[in-house]
Amino acid sequence: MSEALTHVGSGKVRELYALDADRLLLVASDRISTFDVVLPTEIPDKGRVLTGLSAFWFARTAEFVPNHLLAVRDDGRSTECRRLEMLPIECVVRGYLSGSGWKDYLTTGRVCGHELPSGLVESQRLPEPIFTPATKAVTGHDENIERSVAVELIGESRYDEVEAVALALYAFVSDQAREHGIILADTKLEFGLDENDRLVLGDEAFTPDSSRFWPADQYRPGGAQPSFDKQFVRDYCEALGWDKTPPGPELPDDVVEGTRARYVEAFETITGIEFDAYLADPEVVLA
Ligand code: Q0Z
Repeated sequence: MSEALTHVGSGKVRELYALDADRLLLVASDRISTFDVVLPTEIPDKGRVLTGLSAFWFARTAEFVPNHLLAVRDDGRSTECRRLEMLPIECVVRGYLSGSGWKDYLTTGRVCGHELPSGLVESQRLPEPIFTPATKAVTGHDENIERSVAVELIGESRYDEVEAVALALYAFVSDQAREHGIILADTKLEFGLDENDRLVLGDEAFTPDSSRFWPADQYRPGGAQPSFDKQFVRDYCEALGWDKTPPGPELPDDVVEGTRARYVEAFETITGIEFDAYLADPEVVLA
């Protein structure tokens, strides 16, 4: 049977629909982006891997903070969620110096107002994880902001709460990932408020699209690290000499298959659950 749902939002690789006044349906497609461009070729099951990982972590972190997850559908790529009033900041935690954190450090010696030791190299582990909020850009890139700017947006007590919760979540998940040979370099979390103004974790959490996962056995500080999931795609695009403006190139079968295998490997390594078991019954990640 088909149900006509109201489409309420599009991300680069996900879609959001209204189920009713209180519930949303979040659908993860198999689309992949690299260098900020969505490619014309899909990676089969990528959306299921991300949905399964996110649900796995929602189930295991509910003791730290409630989350929006209500149900994972049988298709493995759609989740029913509580509709929240989302906070207008991205909540990023960084345990390692990479991406925009590394860029800001090179320019200023600081990241979001956190004064860091001098002489750090790219991808180096930080003395301790830092909370580095960013604005939500509608188009273009999120912009890192200092505490004072984020406090103007959400208030001081809410800021202190999301910072503490985000750091606790990062500590819990990064410890577990490290035990499975994966470094969680950084992660982006999105929080909202429920009808009682209580803080709730929303969106996706601890997926390769919202986090940097690095294979620990290949970790070499002093430069950019290979990505657990997208490295074949990046290497292929670099070798082509594509100028990284749309449209992106189509991917050959071996790059698609290698990348799918990396996503499935990430799922199985992190969760300890066989991906086939997830396909047979997506609720296995909630146990
Ligand atoms: C998430 C996004 C996507 C486009 C809004 N539980 C929630 N309550 C209210 N709003 C959201 C959520 Cl998750 C919400 N986004 C991000 C996701 C497509 C935009 F799949 N926007």
